[in-house]
Amino acid sequence: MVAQPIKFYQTGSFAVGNRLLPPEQRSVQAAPDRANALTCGHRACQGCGEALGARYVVDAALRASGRQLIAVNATGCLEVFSTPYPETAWQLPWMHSLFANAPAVATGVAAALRAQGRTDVRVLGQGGDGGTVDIGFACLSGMFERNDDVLYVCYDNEAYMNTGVQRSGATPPAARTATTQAVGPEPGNVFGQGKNVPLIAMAHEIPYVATATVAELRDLEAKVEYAMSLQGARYLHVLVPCPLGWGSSSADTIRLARLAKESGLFPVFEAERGVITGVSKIRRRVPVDDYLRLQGRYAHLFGAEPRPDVVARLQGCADRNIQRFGLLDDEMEESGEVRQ
Ligand SMILES: Cc1ncc(C[n+]2csc(CCOP(=O)(O)OP(=O)(O)O)c2C)c(N)n1
Ligand code: SF4
Ligand SMILES: [Mg+2]
Repeated sequence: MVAQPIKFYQTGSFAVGNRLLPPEQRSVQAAPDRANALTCGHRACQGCGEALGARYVVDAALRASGRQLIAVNATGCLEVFSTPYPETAWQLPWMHSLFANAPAVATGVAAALRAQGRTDVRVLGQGGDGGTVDIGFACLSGMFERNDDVLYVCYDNEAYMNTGVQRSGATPPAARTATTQAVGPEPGNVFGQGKNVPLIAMAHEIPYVATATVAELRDLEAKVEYAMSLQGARYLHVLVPCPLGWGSSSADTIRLARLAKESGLFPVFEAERGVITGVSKIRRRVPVDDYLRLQGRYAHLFGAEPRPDVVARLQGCADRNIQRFGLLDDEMEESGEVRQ
């Protein structure tokens, strides 16, 4: 019989395709003994990318650490929807820090473990983009500088969702939030502000920095697994669409995460000690329109008074990422292929 290679789509889903793979290659979520660390009973919105991302990350980190893991969680949606007092949806030792200090609390946990000689127990810090790139940033930078043995994960939904969708330093240009209204000549969030924390993390030359999305489960799990094999400060920045804040359909969460990557707006890459070591190439390039039109936060760009000039500026941001991170393979670059 002629051998049939397993196609990507047969292994991309954890429901069916993983059964075609040898056990060691199956995703964590496909394993019957997965930890189910974020279990039923939480109150996240339907289609919440953050709940999905956290589930992938924490289960993968638990497996990689032999279930010897302590999580520290900044204030934000993930903390609020998972732990309405006196209940918890977490199936691991889990601590709620303040909004601003999750990296510092994680550092303290790691230091306490070190003092006790407990090298077997690992530490995971996690928070939203507001808690990470804005209010918790000083603590995060300190954690990087000291090279504390913590994997810190930022679940980036591009605004302060828990308190009603206010702009953060990770909110993209032109997006409407409660504090960046779609009014005036430059509606929504302004261009040229905010910050790119994966690049800032790289500048600290820590052992590992990576970005990922909830659209690529295997990539996300592999990055967590690799990060857990290293010691010192590690940073993972995961794009997690938020139907409530983005004004998108709950059914479009994975699609939006994929379009963010395939348009070039969200570059997916890995870096070690300040040097980029891997880039997830765009498989099928799409114009930014495909991504923007699915979201109410960009509706002002396509309404009664459309703003093609603003869309063109956003396309410029995507093009710059594509150039800067080398997101196209050579063939696609030569043909200039973009699906219209
Ligand atoms: C010092 C302080 N300021 C403000 C708040 C109120 N607060 C709680 S969660 C939150 C927003 C969280 O945003 P983000 O970190 O992006 O997480 P998300 O809810 O979007 O997942 C704010 C402003 C707080 N708890 N503590
Ligand atoms: S507001 Fe957004 S981040 Fe918060 S639970 Fe709902 S979908 Fe998730
Ligand atoms: Mg947020």
